[in-house]
Amino acid sequence: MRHRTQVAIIGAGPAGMFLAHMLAMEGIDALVIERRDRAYVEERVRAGVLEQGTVELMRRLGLSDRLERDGLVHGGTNVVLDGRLFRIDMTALTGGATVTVYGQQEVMRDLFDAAESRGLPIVWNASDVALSGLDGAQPQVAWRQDGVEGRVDCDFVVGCDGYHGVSRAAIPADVLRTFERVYPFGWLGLLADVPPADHELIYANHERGFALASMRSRTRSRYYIQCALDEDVADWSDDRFWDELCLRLGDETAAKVTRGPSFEKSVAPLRSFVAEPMRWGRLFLAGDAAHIVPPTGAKGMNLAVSDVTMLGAALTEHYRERSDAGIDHYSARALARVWKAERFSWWFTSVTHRFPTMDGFDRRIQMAELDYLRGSLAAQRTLAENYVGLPLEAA
Ligand code: RFL
Ligand code: PHB
Repeated sequence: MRHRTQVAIIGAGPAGMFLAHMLAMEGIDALVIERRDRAYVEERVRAGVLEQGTVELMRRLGLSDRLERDGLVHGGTNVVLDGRLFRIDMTALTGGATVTVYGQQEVMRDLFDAAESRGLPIVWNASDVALSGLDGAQPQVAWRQDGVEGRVDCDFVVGCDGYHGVSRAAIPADVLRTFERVYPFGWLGLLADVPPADHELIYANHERGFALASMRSRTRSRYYIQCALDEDVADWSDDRFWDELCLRLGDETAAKVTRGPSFEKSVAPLRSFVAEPMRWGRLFLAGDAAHIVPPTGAKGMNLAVSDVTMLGAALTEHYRERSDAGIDHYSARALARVWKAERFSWWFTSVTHRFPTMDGFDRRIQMAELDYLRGSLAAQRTLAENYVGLPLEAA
């Protein structure tokens, strides 16, 4: 095992792997250290919608062959309020922007295949990962793999190890500040090999709760319904799921839903979370290690990508131009964008879900908000510019 690298990356999720490819392209030496194996990381069913910036990064890194072929480009999205559907023309409202439906599983496959052919080093099945020396000049990362100890000295450590990782905990408690909202519901998701109800996504607010019609391809549908946090998947037969979904989507959309046997069903909790700062000494945090959004705005993976886009540029500046301006500003720059995505995801969740504490006033405010969205191009434009992804820097 190698004993020295320039950048040690903890975690081989989207944040870690995009960063590894960016650094490799700049000739910066990096080692990725991952707790699980490739199949585990690649098979997790998660994100489905890529912002334009994420698509552009995949192109820049030479990872977009399958994306160009199989990705579904969407110029609009749809909202249903108590059965009535309206469309938001995102492309028209943003001067040409789109999003692309291409599953996180496909993104990971592209990242791992290219890592293999480009010879990017990844340590799989690394347990007991421990960071040290982060406030000095020469940090170290240690781990165990198949009972054997590994260790690497490096210039920087990047914590891309997700919400449950070890990196964030390495920041001293008197430095780290965290901000959190836990929502009193979850999403029950289903995958089935049936054609999607529509060629675009449909977000529905129904008095029984939220529902979302999404997809992975022209032949694979991804549907979600809001559920209780302690919902037991075993209580949800496919028939029960389809019935509840169709009820919430309303007659017009339900008529276009093709039912079929599911091959995946799971419950995900919803949370908003931000840790500040995103840098301490020679440790940087990126992606879910630093922040979580509820999935309603499809921002999670895209935020991981915007973090590492900024960090990759900052590390390149450090090695190429011997300037630390980028790494010194990373935390503030990243957090400015993170908080706007937090705001959007929180807002979109708030106006589309049923909250247990809601009274008649809250419900009518929610309906007024979506009715306003239906009737106002200004409101639609606000949604559209957030949905397709804000620029890396505020204008
Ligand atoms: P990840 O993907 O959690 O990867 C972290 C990696 O670190 C490893 N790890 C460790 N490695 C070494 N040592 C340790 N101690 C370690 N601890 C953990 C883990 O094994 C893992 O491989 O974080 P990253 O890279 O920051 O990426 C974040 C995204 O995966 C996440 O934000 C998205 O999946 C969120 N998300 C969505 N994002 C979107 O942009 N668009 C969407 O449409 C979207 N839909 C979703 C979502 C997430 C969902 N769930 C299940 C949470 C829909 C759902 C239902
Ligand atoms: C998905 O397809 O998994 C998906 C799409 C849009 C969201 C969240 C999840 O807002």
